Amino acid sequence: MSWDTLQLRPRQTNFVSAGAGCDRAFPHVALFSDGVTTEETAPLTAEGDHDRVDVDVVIVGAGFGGLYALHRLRGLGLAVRAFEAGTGVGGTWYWNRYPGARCDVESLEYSYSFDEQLQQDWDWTERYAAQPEILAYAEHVADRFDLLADISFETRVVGAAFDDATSTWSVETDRGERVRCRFVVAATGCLSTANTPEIDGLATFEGTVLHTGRWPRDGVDLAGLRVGIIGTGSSAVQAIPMIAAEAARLTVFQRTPQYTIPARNGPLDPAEQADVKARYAEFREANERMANAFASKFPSNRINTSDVSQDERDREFEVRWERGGTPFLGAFRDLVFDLDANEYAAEFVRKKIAGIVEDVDTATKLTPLHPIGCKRLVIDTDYYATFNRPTVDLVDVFDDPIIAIRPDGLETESGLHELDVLIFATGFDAMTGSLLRMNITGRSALSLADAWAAGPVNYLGLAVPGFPNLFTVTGPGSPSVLANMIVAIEQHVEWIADCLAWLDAAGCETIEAQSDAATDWVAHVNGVADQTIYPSCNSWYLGANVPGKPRVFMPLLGYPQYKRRCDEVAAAGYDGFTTA
Ligand code: NA7
Repeated sequence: MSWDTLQLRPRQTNFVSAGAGCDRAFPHVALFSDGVTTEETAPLTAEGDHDRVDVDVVIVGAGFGGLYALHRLRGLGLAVRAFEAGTGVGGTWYWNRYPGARCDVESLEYSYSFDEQLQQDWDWTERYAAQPEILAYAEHVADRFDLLADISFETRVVGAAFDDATSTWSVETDRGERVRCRFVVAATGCLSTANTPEIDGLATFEGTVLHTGRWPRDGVDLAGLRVGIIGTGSSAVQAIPMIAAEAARLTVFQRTPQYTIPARNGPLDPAEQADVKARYAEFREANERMANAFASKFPSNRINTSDVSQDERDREFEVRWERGGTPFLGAFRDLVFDLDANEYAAEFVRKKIAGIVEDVDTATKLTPLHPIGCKRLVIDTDYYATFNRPTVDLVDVFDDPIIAIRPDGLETESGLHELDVLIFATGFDAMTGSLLRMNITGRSALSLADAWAAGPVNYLGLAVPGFPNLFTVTGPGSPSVLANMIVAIEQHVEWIADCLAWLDAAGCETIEAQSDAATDWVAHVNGVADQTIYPSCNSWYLGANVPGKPRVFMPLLGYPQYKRRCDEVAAAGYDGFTTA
């Protein structure tokens, strides 16, 4: 098995498509340049006793997905309004301000491609951009394309209800506003709803409690303090070396050890940046052909681990370890498909840990045993070496479980760890959390929470049966977090924009995913994952980090195949959707 042989199963179902069109007209809203909203009174059809809509589209979220959706859909002449809970744009990069927060995709790739001048004008300073630089980029994009006027900040969407009679959505905010629209685009992000485990006594803690995913805007001074951090995922791995350098004492509460590959971050070579800019379109295309839509400059090897000797395997792992970054997992084509092959890469990293961490007991605790890459592979700067600092302690809460939080610290079975600050680096209710907490109801008042009680059911990761005219940007069932997120976002937004243009041209009011298409799609997403090592451990890809969450593999592996399928669906008049 390899990326080349990952196949999408052909759909078994019939579909109903608008084909020649639905022959309806719908009231359009146009925004004049002075910001006054008005309605073009397009004629209503005989059966259409439609309420007027306030805008054509409501977008939820002003991260990279929401910003591009706003720009693109406004470009179609649609009236669009976006709501954002934060005080500014940036989504993930707005909220995750913890020390060391940085992207794990290189900055020349983790950026929009839709505007040539934008990608020429913006200069990145580091190989992997840090949070402040990415946030500044998002703010620049918002200014550059004049997006701010159509975004309501500090406004959370708390309800969205589809009205069968009028085929419109009513979107409700926490400010008490209701907006009626034709379409809702949920650009709510995959990692937006912070996961804070319920631990007895949290409310009694007299120190400061923080979550990496909700870090205070003005930063936190940790100098001289005793800090505890729960979790060793990507956020913690980035934050721990930074916090250790600042705090008087740092105690890391680890449940599962982490494989991490050196990022080898540093200043971006101006010659490399100039070279990429000289051929940006070609560079983007090469990345889009990669399974994860990034890192074409470090392509995966096409040989299997069994094709070479142990020495040759280790040489290749060493080259990739030195080069840094997640392309380490591309050392051999079978690493993510075959557990025995995967073990070679895992063992290589385990030996590195043993070589870096001086205290044998600490090194043993830090050594992961699950397949490498099964939980998201992390990249770091000095993570393992940080445990050589005399001021850093490691508590393995698998063997020494957390009992409770006390006013002065965190108690595990072995005793109390006194703390001034407790940081939750415990991740997110990933992929579905933000969608489910919005109180979305579709046809016949069906709630999304009920529709997804056994796990997310949707088609292409874009649309949910029973919820017409609702689109999810990088929703579960799409490559999303297993791809370069910005590539995935652009692909989704462009697909949605083309779809709305098609509906308009065809005179259709609604588009809705068919149930059988969605059922097939979920089986397909899980079928693809089952061909890999991904389901073999507990990860947030499976919802395993949130107690009670259904165990369903949510992201789809294989960006190029996925994009092709989306294009085919559209070319076939939205195969698997019902339009009316
Ligand atoms: P992750 O990757 O979900 O990591 C969360 C960490 O918190 C992980 O080590 C968990 O251990 C740990 N955790 C979660 N709940 C608990 C409890 N109850 N007790 C102890 N430890 C716990 O989140 P991140 O924010 O680090 O990264 C998310 C993504 O953001 C990342 O992959 C990048 O894409 C960016 P576990 O492994 O579940 O045993």
